[in-house]
Amino acid sequence: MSEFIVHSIPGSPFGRAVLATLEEKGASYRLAPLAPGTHRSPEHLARHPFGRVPVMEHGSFSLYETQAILRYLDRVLPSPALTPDDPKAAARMDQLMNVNDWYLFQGVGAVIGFQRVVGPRLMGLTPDEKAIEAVMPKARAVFAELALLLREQPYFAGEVISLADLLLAPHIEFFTLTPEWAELGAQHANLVAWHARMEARPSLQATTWARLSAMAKAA
Ligand SMILES: N[C@@H](CCC(=O)N[C@@H](CS)C(=O)NCC(=O)O)C(=O)O
Repeated sequence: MSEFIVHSIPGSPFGRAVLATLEEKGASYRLAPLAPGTHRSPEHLARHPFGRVPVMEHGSFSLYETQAILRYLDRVLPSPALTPDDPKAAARMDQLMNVNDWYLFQGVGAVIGFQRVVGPRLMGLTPDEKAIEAVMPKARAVFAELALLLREQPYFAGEVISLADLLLAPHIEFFTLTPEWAELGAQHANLVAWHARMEARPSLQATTWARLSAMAKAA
């Protein structure tokens, strides 16, 4: 039996962060895919009162909010450690995770990712170019800051991968699927190299949209 159950959908970057973390830990897990349009069903609202994914179950313990889930996994599955021992590096990891949630996803990724990827792929929608244009100044600022914080390090918190990389990589992957990446990525060679390094990891390879869709079909 799987030790961890993750309620999510294949295209969710937050869900992928949880699944990739489980992969990094070599843990046994099961993806419990949400059927389309059931985010606000009574059954799912009982798991997540705000109607979002992911939700993780570990025995009788149920938890939502990706940062909380990632930190929980790092505590109950200590090897390999995904939080640096050094307080400054750990603080940098925490900072980057909040940059992901507050500045990259909200108002930038949620708009560009929806308009360019989720809407067209899943709902047959045409991208709203004005909505995308409106968030580009914020997108440029966020990518510049990410590049600054990454510096020439292999990973965001230093020499070793941390939870920050596993949360950011699925979100940044969405941008690479859009024409905006040509501008947002082109200026930041360190971010492009980091993204390639992350996507090559077995944990990210095991949790691509296509792999998770196949997993969801088999569930
Ligand atoms: N703060 C939440 C955000 C989760 C989130 O926004 N998930 C998206 C999918 S990537 C979602 O469920 N969206 C459904 C909706 O907004 O109705 C977390 O960290 O888990």
